Amino acid sequence: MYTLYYAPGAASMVVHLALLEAGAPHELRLVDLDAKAQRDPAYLKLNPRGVVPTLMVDGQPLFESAALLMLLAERHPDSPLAPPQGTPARAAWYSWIVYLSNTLMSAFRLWFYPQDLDDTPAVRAALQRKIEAVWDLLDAQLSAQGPYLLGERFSGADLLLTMLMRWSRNMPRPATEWPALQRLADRVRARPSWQRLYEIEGLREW
Ligand SMILES: N[C@@H](CCC(=O)N[C@@H](CS)C(=O)NCC(=O)O)C(=O)O
Repeated sequence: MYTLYYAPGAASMVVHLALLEAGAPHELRLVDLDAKAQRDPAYLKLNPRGVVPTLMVDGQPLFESAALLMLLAERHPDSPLAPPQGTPARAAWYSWIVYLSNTLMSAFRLWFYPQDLDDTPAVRAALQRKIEAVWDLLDAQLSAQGPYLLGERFSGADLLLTMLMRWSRNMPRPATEWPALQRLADRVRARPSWQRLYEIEGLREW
């Protein structure tokens, strides 16, 4: 039994989706970010950075959504989360997950938490350019070798990408303006795991 500390639509979303895709028994603990519950001393003991997600695995608190996705794929090898260990597709899968986490996730963190940097129009424009350059690259990849990041095969990397696309929905150019990305999102959003998560987390907006 896993325990996921989450907030609706936050970085915990990909971990929640992975648990649903794997059919893994889990319980959810809501962390109310508006009420600053992530700064609560009891929560900080689990996650000293004061962010979601945290996933309890065999009594151990673990963090970083991309790492949790990789861990769940390892622990649930029969799930659709990742191709089999030792295959070329699995090697590509690691690359995509770390790329998404390193580039998009870190840029989005600064986009949503401008207090971490100087919040000037120039900084904001630079972040927007950085995020849009990633959409360019991913759209070209999916157009040439899609429809998923691993070609014909869906994987947890597509869950991570679609969550990150969702975060761009209120940006000047949302990711869905890139056609191959839009097609990928349509496929992922049609999955039962995505629809179930929306019900459980009470999400409405794309
Ligand atoms: N790289 C981290 C990002 C975690 C993160 O920044 N979570 C945000 C929500 S998406 C959070 O908890 N923010 C609350 C805060 O910083 O106070 C991950 O993927 O787990």
